[in-house]
Amino acid sequence: MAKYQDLADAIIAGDNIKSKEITQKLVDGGVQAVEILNEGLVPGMDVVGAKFKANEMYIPEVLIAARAMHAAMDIIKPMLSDAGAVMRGTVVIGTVQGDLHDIGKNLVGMMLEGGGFTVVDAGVDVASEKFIEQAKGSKAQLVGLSALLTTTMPVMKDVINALKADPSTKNVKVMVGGAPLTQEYADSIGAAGYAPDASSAVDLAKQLLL
Ligand code: B1M
Repeated sequence: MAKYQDLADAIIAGDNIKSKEITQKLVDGGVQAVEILNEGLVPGMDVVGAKFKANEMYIPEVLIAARAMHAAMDIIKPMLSDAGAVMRGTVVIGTVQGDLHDIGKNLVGMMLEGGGFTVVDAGVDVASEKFIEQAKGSKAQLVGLSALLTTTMPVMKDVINALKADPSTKNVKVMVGGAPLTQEYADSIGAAGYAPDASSAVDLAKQLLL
């Protein structure tokens, strides 16, 4: 639909004013936050990813696109959270040490909030000790690890091992995700689950905390 294409185009162009305006209009028109996310924002960022890969966009443009995405996300975030009235458990989520990518992690966090979870955002470049500290402090049942780089994927195993080695976090489940990951990789590092995208992450979290 044209309205979603306009939003995707604003993200691709890195126009944060336009992305905010269009998102606000869609919200005012009664469009659901999840629809705005899945039909406009994520497709826009997908194009940015493809262009970055093809050397048609460079890091500064990608960052400007990410800013436009965040501007729109600021508007829909409260709606995603409101959508989930029943709190299903606490999830600490973060991008592993050495990795600064946070767009996917933030989406997963927002969708989890929308799905009724209390989400503690540990941020990016998060060391194992911080994951443990945050899991203990929030009494989380689940830790979500995100990695976008093949060089930071192995860090996930260190976090899983560190959580298992600590008596107060040994029962905390770990789910993993990020573009380079696969179910096989998740199994090989002892993760409780893997989700390929933000929506599946919510289903997986529900399943893991049943
Ligand atoms: Co980076 N980067 N980047 N980057 N970047 C990639 C990942 C890359 C694939 C681009 C490429 O070369 N084709 C490549 C990695 C190659 C590899 O490892 N094999 C790469 C590289 C190399 C780098 C740098 C090293 C570049 C450099 O400096 N030379 C550098 C590393 C910095 C660091 O982290 N230490 C770098 C930097 C950056 C920017 C800062 C410019 C920016 C990040 C901005 C930010 O996040 N605030 C950036 C971006 C934006 C990208 C691309 C273009 C887009 C990533 C993104 O946001 N996608 C990316 C190319 C690509 O993916 N095609 C690329 C949109 C997002 C919605 O998707 O994050 O996959 P994604 O999340 C999805 C799923 O994966 C899943 O759900 C999300 C929503 O559906 N998911 C989970 C994610 N986490 C999950 C957790 C879960 C469950 C599901 O459970 C807990």
